[in-house]
Amino acid sequence: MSVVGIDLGFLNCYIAVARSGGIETIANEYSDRCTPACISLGSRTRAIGNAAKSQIVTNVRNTIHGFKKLHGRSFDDPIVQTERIRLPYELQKMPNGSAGVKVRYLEEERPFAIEQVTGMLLAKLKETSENALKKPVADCVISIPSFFTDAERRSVMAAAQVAGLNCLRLMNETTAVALAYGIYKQDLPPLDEKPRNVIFIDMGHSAYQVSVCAFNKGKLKVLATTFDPYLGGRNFDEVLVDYFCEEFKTKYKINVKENSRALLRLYQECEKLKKLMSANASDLPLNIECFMNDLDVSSKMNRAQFEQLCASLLARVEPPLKAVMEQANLQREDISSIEIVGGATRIPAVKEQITKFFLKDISTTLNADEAVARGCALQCAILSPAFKVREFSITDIVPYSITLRWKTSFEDGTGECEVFCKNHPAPFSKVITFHKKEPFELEAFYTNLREVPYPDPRIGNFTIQNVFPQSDGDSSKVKVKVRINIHGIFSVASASVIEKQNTEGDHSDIPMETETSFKNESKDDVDKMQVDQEEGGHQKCHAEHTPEEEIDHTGTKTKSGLSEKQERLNQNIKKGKVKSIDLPIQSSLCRQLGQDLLNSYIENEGKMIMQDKLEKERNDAKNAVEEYVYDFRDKLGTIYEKFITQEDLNKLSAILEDTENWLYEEGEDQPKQVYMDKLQELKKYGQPIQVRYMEHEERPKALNDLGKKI
Ligand code: ATP
Ligand code: K
Ligand code: MG
Repeated sequence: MSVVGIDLGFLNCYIAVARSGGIETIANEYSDRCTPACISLGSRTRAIGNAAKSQIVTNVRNTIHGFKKLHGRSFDDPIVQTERIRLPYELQKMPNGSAGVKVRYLEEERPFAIEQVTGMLLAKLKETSENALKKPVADCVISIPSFFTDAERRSVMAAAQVAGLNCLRLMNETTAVALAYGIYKQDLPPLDEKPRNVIFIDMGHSAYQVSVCAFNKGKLKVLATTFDPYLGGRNFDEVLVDYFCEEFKTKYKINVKENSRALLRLYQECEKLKKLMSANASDLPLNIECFMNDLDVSSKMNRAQFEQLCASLLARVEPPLKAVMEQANLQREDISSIEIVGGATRIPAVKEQITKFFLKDISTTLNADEAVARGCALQCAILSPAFKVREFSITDIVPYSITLRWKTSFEDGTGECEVFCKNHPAPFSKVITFHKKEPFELEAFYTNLREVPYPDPRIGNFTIQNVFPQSDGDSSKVKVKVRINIHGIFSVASASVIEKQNTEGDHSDIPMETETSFKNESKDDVDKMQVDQEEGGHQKCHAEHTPEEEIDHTGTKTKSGLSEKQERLNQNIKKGKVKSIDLPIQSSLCRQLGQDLLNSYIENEGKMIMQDKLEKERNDAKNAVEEYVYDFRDKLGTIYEKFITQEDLNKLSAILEDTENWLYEEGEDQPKQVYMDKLQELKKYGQPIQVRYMEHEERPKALNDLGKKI
């Protein structure tokens, strides 16, 4: 079993793995610990990561980057349309309405779904970890922003499947950081003492996330999380780009925004300049040669100027900080430490905003680039039975409140119930009781769409099937279990009906304990809710804070692990007085990728990997011919000279020259076998000379050895 954590960044990806020595961030084939989230499609092959990044400016329209925000969204989504304006490659509406990309690959216009794009990137990261661990990798934990909605989360899960990864948990980025912070801390307060509250702040390239966590020995609990999903390093780059575009308009009479290549170069230079300004407050130059229309451009900027230009961005640092404190109901003095990660927190003015708010120095003890990946790897190690780590329990939270809605048996009547409030602990399950005579549908949606950075409140529809009245005509008691799973994804997980058994007219014997008849097999906490059918057709539901629930929470269990009442009910079930029957649920999730499509993406990724592999082998075969030509020619002029006649030398030199010319012309683009045959042919000439040379070299040595023996 592999233990791998992946920070799937908007710009930069990191991989951490567990090895015998502990958790380690690993480097890719370029000895780089950071793999750019970038894919370049070519006429024969794909480049992913570092090799793709170097093609952003040369293969403008077929190099995909900046796609993290396209997950789980339809093409018409306003966010997608806003991103689209910034992207130098084309987006396309996929047949199912979702956002995809359109690029040229293998000499053809090809659409790729976002799950395929991220799938390619993840497959590359998988390969990198396989090279480091020297064994196949499947199990992993992948990071996602805490503000991702269900549709976005499901889309990333699908991408992991495309890459052949088995994602054990989608982990919120700031929670991963919190785990990386907490697990090694030896001095956390004991369980019965006041927890240590720590703020975690991550500002990456595309987003800004804040969370506050409570730590006790062996335990972390996220109390609240806030975010600005549209504030990150790229916004600061954009400010610089806009500034220089304006300046160059008057200074050089050029419109940079009309030239995508020039614009991309300007972005790259502005990012560099931004980073330099973090370390240096004085005037810094910006010089780009042959920028546009053969013009060299130059300008300068200093930190004070930059901060002035970014004033409106900097003003957005505080609100999520304020909100997180309010939501967790904490005061500044309750906070022990403020930990920051993510590249954009290196901007001095961003740090100042944070310090100014907390009136406290911020701590930069965590590795700002690698903490997310390390946290994910730690979580993977905890989940993996093959790896021993110290026990550490993680309670995350629900980012947006979720409501269920259903039709009542009365005309046009609907019932509604908020099943998870914002900042509710997760993973978590709740059991809701309905009184129904027929199958019914539950519609799940985000309660307050204004809180959610997503245009559609719907999560999905769930039909509870096979519901019938009881034999005496009464409504059946239907227990529905809703849950937020380990990935932070909502579902109606299961449903069951409690059927009264006809035991000699002894109906009154149906015990009240049926309420607890729901068997809780999951390790999640379980809450119980009751949906009552009121007179007049209104239905409402409320959480039932029964003693059983408290028992579940404190974990006071009987020997069998069930609460006493549950046990008594199970006894009744065994005695045949009541019977619990599982009901099938038909789920229809919004923006869910169909299994057929997913399978075709998986198959296609396999084909592309094969194509890349074949292309690499073909290239290697070609390079082998070229190398042999150069090597042979070199040896002919030096060490082989004595072992060949002048006539043969001339003949061979001509052959080598012909081959070299062939490689540049007809032989430029041939199948692998042609190169292999060519190499064999050359070796036919080369080998006899090689043998003569080796024999000559070995002879004195052999004689020498013989001499020693005598
Ligand atoms: P996201 O978290 O939004 O998915 P990411 O994880 O890919 O994005 P990071 O790698 O955390 O992002 O940060 C990248 C950003 O940090 C870029 O905008 C980069 O320019 C910026 N950055 C990195 N170093 C510095 C620095 N020294 N000064 C200012 N900005 C920096
Ligand atoms: K990152
Ligand atoms: Mg990040």
